[in-house]
Amino acid sequence: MYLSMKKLLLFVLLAEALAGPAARAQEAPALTTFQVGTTTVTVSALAPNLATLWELVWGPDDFIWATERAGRISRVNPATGAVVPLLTIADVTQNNESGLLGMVLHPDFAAKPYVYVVYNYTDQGVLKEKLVRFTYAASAGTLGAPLVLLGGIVATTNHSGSRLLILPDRTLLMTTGDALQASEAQNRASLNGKILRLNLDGTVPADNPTPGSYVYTFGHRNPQGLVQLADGRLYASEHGPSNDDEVNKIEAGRNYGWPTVEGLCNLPAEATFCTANNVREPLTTWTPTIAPAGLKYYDHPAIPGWRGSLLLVALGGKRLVQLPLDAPGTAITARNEFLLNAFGRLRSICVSPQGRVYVGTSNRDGRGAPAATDDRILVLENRAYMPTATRNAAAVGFELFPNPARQQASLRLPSPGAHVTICDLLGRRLREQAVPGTTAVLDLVGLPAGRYLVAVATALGTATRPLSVE
Ligand SMILES: [Ca+2]
Ligand SMILES: [Ca+2]
Repeated sequence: MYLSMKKLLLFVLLAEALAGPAARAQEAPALTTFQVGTTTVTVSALAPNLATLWELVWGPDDFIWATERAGRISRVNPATGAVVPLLTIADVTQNNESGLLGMVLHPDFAAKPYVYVVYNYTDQGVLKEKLVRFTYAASAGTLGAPLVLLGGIVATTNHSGSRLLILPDRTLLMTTGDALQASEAQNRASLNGKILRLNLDGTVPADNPTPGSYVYTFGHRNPQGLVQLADGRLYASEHGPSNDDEVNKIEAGRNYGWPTVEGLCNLPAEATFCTANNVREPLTTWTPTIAPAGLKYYDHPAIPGWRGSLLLVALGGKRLVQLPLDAPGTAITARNEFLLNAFGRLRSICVSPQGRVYVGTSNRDGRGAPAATDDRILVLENRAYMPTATRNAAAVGFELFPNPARQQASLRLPSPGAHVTICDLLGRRLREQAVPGTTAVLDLVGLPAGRYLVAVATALGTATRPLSVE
């Protein structure tokens, strides 16, 4: 097909504008770059002047939901960095490692706008820990109606665990630390040193490993990273003592060894205990320790060299570690380190549907040397990534109708899950929305009549389609 020069130029401009840096005049300045294979990853700062970020969650509203340890929960606009505070929890006790910690959002958030958090509080002078559900009111921009799902958990100022994860069966996993009482990790009647599994109303799931018990796995010291892959495999990171930090593959009912076993079952006494108790050895260990925290899985084409890997951030070790998994997920095949000593202590991590990685610093937690703008959310992205790349467009066929459209248009996808962007002909991103299912309605109200581009990004690639608005 013959394209006139003018049309060809317009096409190139549109492709660049949709994809790229040139169109995003507001893009934050690069703080540094690093290579992942042939990919250049650019690091910028999104939201400065926060304090001890503990959790980052990519929300269904395409905002980053964040906890700060002193008790504040906020939504952060990933385009502007604007921090929208939702709630500062009044009864949080922040002391040493304790405070407001992990958070997770209900997977069916539109129908069930629940936000689950773990925090330390003081009960009659004694520090405890609890899991609390809040309800989000989008119109008011508030979180309220706290409901304690599990309270009175033994705590000290250290080793509070607290990473949360909701599984596809709508049960919740919660890591707990040993609260400096190491032997409790092997006491299956105690909630400490465990990964717990609860129903979302706080009751014990009928199919937990031990009937009537929240305990899903035991023998943990202080696990503070937890992730599940799409195929169901679970992994956790865990702080060791002065040796043997761990990444573990989590299997229901298993004993992870602490405090009798540190890291691998490599000492004679450990080997005896491991055989007798069917201890699950870690996939990898660190001595000296790096203080591993947030753990996510990366499988996006934006940074090809990270696909199929766990990404782990470390506090004392001040780095991000890529842990490629073998095909069955039973072995870590390498440990590739990034950002070493570049931004201080790194505690939390999330990945956007566009393949950007967001990392929360923790330099104001009492153990760091904060920079002037700490704490902050770092953005790690491949700015050369062309989401409009045609190579996979055929895999992302979608229907858009009517076209031309007024007020709204309907979108139909071949498979669930996409991120949809409407751009004008200058490449300005006017509307963005996540599409969890296979259909969506695009709101066109307020868009002047004219030509636009609709870009649909999925794990397979991105396709674009012109849209006329009348
Ligand atoms: Ca262990
Ligand atoms: Ca050992």
